[in-house]
Amino acid sequence: MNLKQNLEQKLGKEIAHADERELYYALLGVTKELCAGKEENQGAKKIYYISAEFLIGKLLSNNLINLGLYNEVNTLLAENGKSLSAVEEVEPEPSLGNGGLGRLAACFMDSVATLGLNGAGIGLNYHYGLFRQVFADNKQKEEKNPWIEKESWLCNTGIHFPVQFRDFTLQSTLYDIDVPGYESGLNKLHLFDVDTLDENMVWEGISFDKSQIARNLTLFLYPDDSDRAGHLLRIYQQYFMVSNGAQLVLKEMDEKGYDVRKLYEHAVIQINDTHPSMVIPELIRLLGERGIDFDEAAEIVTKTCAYTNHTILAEALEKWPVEYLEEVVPQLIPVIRRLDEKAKALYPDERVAIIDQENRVHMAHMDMHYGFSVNGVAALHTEILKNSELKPFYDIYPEKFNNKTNGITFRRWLMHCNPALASCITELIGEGWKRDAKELEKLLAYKEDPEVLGRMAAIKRENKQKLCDYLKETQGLEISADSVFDIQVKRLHEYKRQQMNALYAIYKYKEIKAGRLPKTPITMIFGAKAAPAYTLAKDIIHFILCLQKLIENDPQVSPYLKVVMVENYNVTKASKLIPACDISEQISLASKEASGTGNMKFMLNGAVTLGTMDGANVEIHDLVGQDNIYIFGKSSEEVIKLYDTNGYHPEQYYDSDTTIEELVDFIISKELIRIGDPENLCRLYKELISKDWFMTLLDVKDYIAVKEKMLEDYEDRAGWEKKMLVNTAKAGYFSSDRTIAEYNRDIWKL
Ligand code: 26V
Repeated sequence: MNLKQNLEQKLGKEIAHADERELYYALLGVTKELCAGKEENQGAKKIYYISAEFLIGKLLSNNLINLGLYNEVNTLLAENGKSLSAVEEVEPEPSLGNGGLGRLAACFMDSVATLGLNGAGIGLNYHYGLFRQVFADNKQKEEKNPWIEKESWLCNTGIHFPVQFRDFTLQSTLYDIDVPGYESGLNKLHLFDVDTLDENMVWEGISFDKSQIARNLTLFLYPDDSDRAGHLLRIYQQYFMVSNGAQLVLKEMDEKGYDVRKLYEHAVIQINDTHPSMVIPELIRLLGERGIDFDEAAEIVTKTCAYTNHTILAEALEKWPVEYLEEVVPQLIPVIRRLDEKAKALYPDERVAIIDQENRVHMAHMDMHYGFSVNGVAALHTEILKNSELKPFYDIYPEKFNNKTNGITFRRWLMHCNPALASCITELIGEGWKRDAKELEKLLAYKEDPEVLGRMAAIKRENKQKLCDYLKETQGLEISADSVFDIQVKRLHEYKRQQMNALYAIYKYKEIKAGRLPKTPITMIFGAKAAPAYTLAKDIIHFILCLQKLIENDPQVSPYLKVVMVENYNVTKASKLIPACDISEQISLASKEASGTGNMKFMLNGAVTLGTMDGANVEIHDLVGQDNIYIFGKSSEEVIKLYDTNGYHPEQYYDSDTTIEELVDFIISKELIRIGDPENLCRLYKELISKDWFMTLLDVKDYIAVKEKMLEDYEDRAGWEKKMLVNTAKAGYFSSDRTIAEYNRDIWKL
């Protein structure tokens, strides 16, 4: 095919005369046609990855990379006075995920296709997805986030399934998005939707009538569940997803002529956290309709399903009241009751019951009894599951437990987001790392090479400048590429401790006020969305935005310190922030962050981690060695013990340490109250001194001390550049190609 001819035919004009919008739609068309012509990955067994979220990000450039066309398109556009990155700006970002869990699913789709594995993703086609965040009056406001246009990556397959609820049946429509592997075959992401959806039912912000299921089902990801109607809607969404998924799996078995009694020989269903757990009783129910008796159906399904746990936070482990399930999907109740009875007959221990004494269904418990594999997402996380959180299950089923440390796709998180570093690496060590990420270790040969270190530092400097330009253009923010870029981007949650980082900003502010100036100015960058009903998370955003204002308006401080919060943090913004980072903030309360994957992306792009011994930080530490990472804070054992013994009392830290007292008091200082809302700031202040459930004050002093040491070390440029190189060189382990190869070797066995 001649790319230029094809493009110009679609455009109806010469490339040079087309605008970015026209070029985007023409390239979308060309890319979709190329995907359509590609061979789908085949095999006698197939992996179905079922997930409420697929945070896929913009697709044009990544698809071009994977199809091997990126350079050709880039050059062709450049020859005609156009730029591919300007075209990228036109593409809307699909809003199908929230955070790490959804982005992991997207990286996994890329790796499954790249490794040539027969696989598919199954999820929902949310029209407004996760809300779009805007800042007004220093607060987060939520807006709908439309991303589906007339021309898009979605292809209507014409496939429909009936999904029965208590009082009505909804007909689904299946939309597919092609997932081309890197220089490999193609897989599909299957997204189910309802034709009856009514986008106009959303009134202001993200409010809508939660009871009109046929009209609202696929409007939003994680609709507000602070009331009963919200809970029911989540169950409607989950059942719609899994019933469609189960029907699709069985349809494909039938088409291939496989015996569904041998389902597990041809299909494996990976359950991504508990949102899709109802696939277990639904499949059993469907097998029952085909005449298979209950016990056999339960056994078939147990051999087919595998569960991944992504959190130990109690509030995120779903437990649905039987009464709610009864109202939405009464047909599952007898199945779940029988599964519960069977489990109780074998294991009477209340702690492993599916239905508890309060008549709630523990979705994770169902997964562990009726799945053949349970995995955590980082070594430490899996150990915590085995030894404390899920210990009663580990005692029963030790053989089911395994670890799969998360990974990221280097196609998006290096080749696409940091092309300059990617080509520098290729020049130094050849192309091999693109297929075998461990080859990045060859970079270690250049650890002492000033020329190479200088090149990498220059690339970092350019990426920082690009980020400055972008933030200036999009948010009117003025920051300097000559400052240290200290970045914390992730969902807003107390356990991730953005509030601790903000206390550091106060510390530095006071230092500067007292005349103790940093050698190099510091830019502290935050990006985070708070769940709309999570009051304290929103208070923390308000606190950070107030600090941003305070410092911006203080000519004594702002030349040395900036705090900026990026609006509507998403995949697109992540790919601009990560390559520009010097200090990667991974400061969760030890034991609480299951893995983290942002930590891996930053490391790969030559940022140095400042973190606790939590999640995959532990593995990063072990890989780079202690000279190339900055660790602080109490260990996970100490933290778990504090919870077990009720041994943490923030007031003790506040009362006995004047530094801590001064930092916390500043939250309600006249300077901040003048800018912000006393209600929000006072609530946060009180929370920190009286409850502080995620133990900010426990680690804040150590955090400040280690961050100060880190900033001092940053001044030794040659020393720092060496740390950057070691981080990139050691990141190969975190390729999602490695993770997926392990899933396949230990769980899927395709
Ligand atoms: C979060 C939310 C927030 C919005 C309301 C509904 C809801 C439901 C569940 C959750 C937590 C889901 C679990 C999760 O996202 N875990 C993350 O998974 C990543 C991939 O394994 C991992 O890197 C992160 O450490 C972990 O927090």
